[in-house]
This record gives sequence, C-alpha cells and structure tokens, in this order.
Amino acid sequence: MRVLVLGGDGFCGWPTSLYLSDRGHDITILDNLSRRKIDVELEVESLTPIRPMSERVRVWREVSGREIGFINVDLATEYDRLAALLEEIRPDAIVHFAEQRAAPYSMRTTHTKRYTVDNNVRATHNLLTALVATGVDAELVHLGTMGVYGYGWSGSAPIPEGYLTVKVPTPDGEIEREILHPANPGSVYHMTKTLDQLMFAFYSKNDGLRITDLHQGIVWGTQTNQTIRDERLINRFDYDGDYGTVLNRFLMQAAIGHPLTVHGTGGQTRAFIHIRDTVRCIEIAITNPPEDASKPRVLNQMTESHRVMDLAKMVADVMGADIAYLPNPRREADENDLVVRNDQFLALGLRPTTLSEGLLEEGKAIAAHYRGRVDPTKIICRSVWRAGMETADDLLTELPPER
Ligand code: NAD
Ligand code: USQ
Repeated sequence: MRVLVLGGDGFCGWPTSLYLSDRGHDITILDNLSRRKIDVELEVESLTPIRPMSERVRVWREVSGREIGFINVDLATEYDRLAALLEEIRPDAIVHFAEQRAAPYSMRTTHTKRYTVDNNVRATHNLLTALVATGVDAELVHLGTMGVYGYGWSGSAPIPEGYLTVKVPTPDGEIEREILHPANPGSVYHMTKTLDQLMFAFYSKNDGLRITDLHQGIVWGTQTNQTIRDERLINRFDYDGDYGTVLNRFLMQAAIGHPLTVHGTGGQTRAFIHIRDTVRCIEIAITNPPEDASKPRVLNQMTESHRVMDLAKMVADVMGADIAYLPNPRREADENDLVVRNDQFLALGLRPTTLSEGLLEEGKAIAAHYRGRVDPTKIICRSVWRAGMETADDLLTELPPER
C-alpha cells in the first residue's frame, strides 16, 4: 500500500514507518520536526542519540534497500502544501501521529496550552478538509488516546471501544441510543484528542471519510526489529519530566540510581502497550479498513493495565532501585480501577507482547548504555496542573550517588 505517515520522525512514527516499509509498503513521512525543536526549547535530548532525518532515511536505504520519502511540512499551518501533497502522492492510507503529545508539556504554560490546541486541532482539521477538497479516497488511521475516556468515569465497568449504548427516557418509554463514550480529558493535550473525535464523527457522517481512531495506551519500550538493525536507526527515548512516560522513566531512573518518581500514592491505573505492538496494530488497522464509513471506527490499542505503584515495585525489584512517593504535580484521582475492552485488535490477529522481565532487560540495557547522556536536572516533573501546586523539587534536589 502507498502510506503517508504524518509525524513519522517521532517515537511511534519512526518505528512504524520502518516496520511498514519492511513489510513492503511504500512509505512517505510528513513531519515538521517540531518535536526536535521542543527538545531544544526544553534543553533536553532523547536518552538515545537520534540521527537527523536525512541520515535516518539514508541508513534505512543502506540496510534494507528500501526507500522512505521525507517531506518537511507543518500540517497545522501549511494547508495548501498538504493538499498538493495529497493530490500528488494519492495515498491508499494515512497514519496520523502528528500532534503535540505530552500532557505535562500541554499544561506547562499559557503558551504551551495554546500551542497544543492550535497545533493539534488545526493539523487534524486541515487533514480532514484536504481529504474532502482533493477527493483523495485514503483511509485515515489516527492515533488517539485512552485518556479521552478519563479514569474512573464508570467505576469498574469495562471501557468499551469508543461507543456506549445508553437508554434515553422519553414520554413513550425508554429508547436505546449509541453515543460516543463521554469524554473526560485530564489535560489540555487529552482535550485535543476529544476534539479530534468530534471532527472525525462529523467528517464521517457528512463526507463519508473512512476513519479509524486508535485509542492508544501508554507506549513503552524503545526498539523494534527494524530500529535495532543499525545504531543510526535507533528510536527516541524520552526521559524528561514533560515527555518521558512512566515505565520508560522508571527504567532510566533505576539505571542511574535515581529514586523512582511515583506521583502521589501511585494508585493510578493506566493502560500500556509495547512499541512493537504499536507498529503491528497500525498495520492491522490499515490492512483491515472499516466496513461502515458513516461513523469512525474506534479500536482500543492497549494490551494490559497496571498500577503505577506496581510498576515501580517491579522495576525496583528487578533493578534494585529506591522508590520516592512525590507530591503529584497533576490533577488526577489518587487511585482508579481500569478494565479496558480490546476485543477488536485481538479478533484481527494481535498477539499481545506483555510486560516481562525479558522486556524490562531491553530498557535496562539501553538506559545503562546511554546513562552518560542523562541530565539529572530534567528528571523531576515540574509542569503543574494548577498554579501553587507542590512539586518534588524540595524533596529531591540532588541526584543520589550512583549505584
Ligand atoms: P512524538 O512527539 O514523538 O511524535 C510526533 C511527531 O509529530 C513528531 O515527530 C513531531 O515533529 C510531529 N508533528 C507534531 N506536530 C506536527 C505538525 N503540525 N506538522 C507536522 N508534524 C508534526 O509523539 P509519539 O509518542 O510518537 O506519539 C505519536 C502519536 O501517538 C501522538 O498523536 C500521540 O498523541 C499518540 N499517542 C502516543 C502515546 C505514547 O505513549 N507515546 C500513547 C498514546 C497515543
Ligand atoms: N507518573 C508517575 N511518575 C512519573 C511519571 C508519571 O507517577 O515519573 C504517573 C502520572 O502521574 C500518571 C501516569 O503515571 O498518573 C501516566 O503518566 P505518563 O506520563 O506515563 O502518561 P500520560 O501523561 O498519560 O501520557 C502518555 C503519552 C500520551 C498518551 C497517554 C496515553 O505521553 O501521548 O496519550 O500516555 S493514556 O495515558 O492512556 O491517556
């Protein structure tokens, strides 16, 4: 298939591009490299040394013999170029990763709140209108998030895949309706994903666009069978307080002897997926398009749920780290249950890669290998959800001695 990967320079997009290319698909990446610019703004770098885009693509050609195209374009601000590229490339499928994806960064300042909304909502809407205007009949697969459902809205009831059947009281008795699951975002970033959902519902209903929204859990891991083929293809590994996600952060922290930074009691339960399953899910989604174009198909892209505290204990046991229970910089429930339906991906053939000591070893090895690249001052989460919230600075001011 001819596939456009929007955001193909990022943590999920780069390994997905290589995987799809390896599987024989014809890949073109569109990316404005904004994620790399945010690293410069935050004065932090990926734990792993990621190479410039032109080098990544050249090395992939050397090791695989396959071409990946790259075009630097801003989807949020360069509508005309985007529309022209769609007409020129006429993709069969578009995978849309290209949004600002960190919840803490989105809550950092008034500027980052506005940037996140402007970037994400405009990028998605430009894409939808460009598809309508050009008449390009590509299926669109978008990366959404489990966080659109919120945590604890329905207690211990399993979270369905996108839609909820509700009973509506009327004077003539109850009628049943299927609605989008109520949105309950926990950050400005998550809010943009709930806005994306409404845009997808409208453009499916009005224009018959074929859309799949993948509500993905927290992605962990680093390498795939493709990124591991040459060090210059290595995937990014974010460890800083804004972009680092919880399990990869714990692995890196343990590797350098930093106490594991559990927010609050660590009773938060979240959905997870390994990066190797992310790339498989994307191929499953694009090669199994939805039959009904009148509404978006929603698939929950996660393989397991874990409590933050349990992850910290597991990493501490395997790697011998201490655990620090820190003031939570976010506004979120101290504890929640989470049961998630993921029947559709399982039915389409996904064989989940679940958390195991073997996989933790990979993260441990990467973190240990690149530990010299860690800036310890960037580890603590300093983006707070409300002015005046406590942060961990007073509790963890210095990196403890190396183990
Ligand atoms: P990332 O920040 O590493 O990658 C996003 C890429 O999109 C970057 O390369 C960035 O430069 C590009 N981009 C952003 N705005 C753009 C624009 N206006 N025009 C062109 N390119 C633009 O993020 P990621 O971790 O790879 O996440 C990819 C997608 O998956 C995001 O939409 C995110 O919300 C979703 N997601 C990620 C996770 C996770 O744990 N990483 C979990 C669930 C969902
Ligand atoms: N947490 C800690 N300690 C840390 C970092 C995080 O206890 O050092 C806690 C957070 O308070 C939160 C949980 O771990 O309760 C998850 O935080 P996270 O940073 O790993 O993940 P999150 O902010 O939810 O965002 C990530 C991705 C985002 C994606 C989302 C999927 O950055 O793009 O949408 O995971 S989900 O969580 O399912 O919404």
